[in-house]
Amino acid sequence: MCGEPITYSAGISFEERPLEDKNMTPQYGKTLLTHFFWGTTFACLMLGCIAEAQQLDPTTVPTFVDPLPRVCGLIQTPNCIMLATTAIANNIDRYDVAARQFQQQILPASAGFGKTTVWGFGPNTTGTAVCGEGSPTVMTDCFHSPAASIKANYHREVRVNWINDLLCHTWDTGCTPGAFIQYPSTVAIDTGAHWANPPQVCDHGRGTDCTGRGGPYNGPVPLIVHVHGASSASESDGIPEAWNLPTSRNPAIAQLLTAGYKAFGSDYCQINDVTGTRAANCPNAYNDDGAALFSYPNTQFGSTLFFHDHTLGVTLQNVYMGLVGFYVLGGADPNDTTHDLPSDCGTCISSASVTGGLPGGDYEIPLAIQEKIFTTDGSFFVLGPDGVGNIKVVNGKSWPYLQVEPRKYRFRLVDGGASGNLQLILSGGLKFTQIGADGGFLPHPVLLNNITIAPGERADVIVDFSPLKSCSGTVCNVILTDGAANGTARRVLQFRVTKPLAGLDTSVVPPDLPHRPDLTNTATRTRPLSLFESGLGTCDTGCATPSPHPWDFPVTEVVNSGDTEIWEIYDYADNHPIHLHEVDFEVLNRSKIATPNVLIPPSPGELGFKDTVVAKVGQITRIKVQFLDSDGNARSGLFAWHCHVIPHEDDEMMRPLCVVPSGQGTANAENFCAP
Ligand SMILES: [Cu+2]
Repeated sequence: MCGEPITYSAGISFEERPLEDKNMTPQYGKTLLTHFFWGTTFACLMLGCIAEAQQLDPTTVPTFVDPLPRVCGLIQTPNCIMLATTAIANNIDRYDVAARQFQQQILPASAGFGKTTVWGFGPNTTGTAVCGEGSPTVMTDCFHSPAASIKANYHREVRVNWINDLLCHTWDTGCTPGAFIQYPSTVAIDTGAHWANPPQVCDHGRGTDCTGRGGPYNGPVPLIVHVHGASSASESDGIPEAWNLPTSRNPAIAQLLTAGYKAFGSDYCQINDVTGTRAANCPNAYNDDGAALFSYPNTQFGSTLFFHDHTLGVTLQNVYMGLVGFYVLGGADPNDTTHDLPSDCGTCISSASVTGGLPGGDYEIPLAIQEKIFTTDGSFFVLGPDGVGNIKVVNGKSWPYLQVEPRKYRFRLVDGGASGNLQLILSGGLKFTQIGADGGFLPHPVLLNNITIAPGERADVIVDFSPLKSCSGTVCNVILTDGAANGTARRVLQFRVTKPLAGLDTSVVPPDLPHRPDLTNTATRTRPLSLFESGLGTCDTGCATPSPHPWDFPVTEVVNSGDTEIWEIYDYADNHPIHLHEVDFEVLNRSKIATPNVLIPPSPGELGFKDTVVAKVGQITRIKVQFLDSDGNARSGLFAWHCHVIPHEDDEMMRPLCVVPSGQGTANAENFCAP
């Protein structure tokens, strides 16, 4: 009963979960899962939250009144935000990126809405100026959710010191300087789940990264940043148990450590800044500074990557609060046509612009599309376990608009949502020309009426607004709609083709695009795997007897680096976007489980390399993966593969992936991939 003392429930145990729930629609868990893996007491708690913090009626929020916040692509212009390096030496671009709490105007101020408290990334300098806000408007050295982009180049190392600075600073209002930031009551975590658990309060024994005993959590926020799509060494991957708290030099944090909290997770690691290689003594390489130094070699094809929190069991809350950002990887230089294509920014002044390249500069626009629910005071509100929202937030603004010229634009689309796919459609008969997916360009552009991407997936598209060059009135307004959403969440973004052409559109979309060559070698192993309502598992006897395994069940996906495998993913319930860390793969085909020899070819957007693939209910999804990056670099160690529906991965729909060096037997994997 809601009137009883608040207790959290861990829900039914993993083994008790049914393999199928006939009530579920194949929609990435868009149906409420409360009956399934959240105890009723917790649901009651959530209802209590609804009573206390009134949900904002989305129909009271006007649409298309604020301009889209512009995050830079490969060429920085005065109109977009890009993170600045803190040092450039030895061909390494160094960044010091802090995660902090700040207030961002997401809902329209003109309609009387206040700012929303968010967590996001920015420079590790004094103050938390918000990008695109202030007078004059701040566009550099600023914080934002999603973050200003990190720009990377092929074969040039990016080194990031990710700092968990979720502390209250002297310049903050609404908190006590020196205190640590806590989860808001409307974005509460489930401490009865298997989670990071800094207080080490486990249902058996003590330790971090264990199943908790439930109850409220008033401690600091654990954070680990994963760059989605990056191929890096294990210690820089951002695996779920590699989190750390804010610096223990903060007295409030130090006090908690004395009381039994742990400052970092079981798999914490980082690199040695001098050698650039794995720090000795991981996980005890933590040095009290609340940070982790990671290295990204960028030995892969140009594409749109993005970074986000990946902390065990609380990723939904951390990402919902805003801990995401763009990482845009280009070629070795502006003229590299092997690993990427040049960008043409038209009349902008940039030495990086190449006439005849893809639309660049102000014509190259990353778009992170998310769904949120707000309270009437403008706070974020996580509804139940699925994280579905009723207001589309694009680049950190609710239902924004973008003024465009009647010419070609490049949009780097990221489904940054918690669950539910996006089925993007343009009004006015405009179409998308998709040129790339997760891991770089497709072999050839494909013309599509709609783009469907699931959480974690990206699509690189060209939209040509030139057919509207003589438009007038509302005809100039092109609406981007999400056909997979319900109600108010269907609207996404409005393009206004109202800007005069600044100059001739000299950008070109070539018919043949540079891309990673197909994997031609024969797979050494075909590995059947199984997916359930909210769990991953293995298959015995060709998946006649699939077994779900929780996150900490001994590693079963042990591969030799350099080996090529075919993974056959048998999906027994619901659709799930499956993401492999560290590697890109090819989507071979799908078939119904009942008719495994009747092959369904990949969709046009799946013809390039991918790092996330939608496994469909009742089907086998086949991917071919070589455990090397596209330059042939082998990296061994512990990684992860998981469903990218965030409530699913938080609920252990995630498994370790252990890559052991070529030639080394796989028998000792558990030790090899131990922290
Ligand atoms: Cu899933």
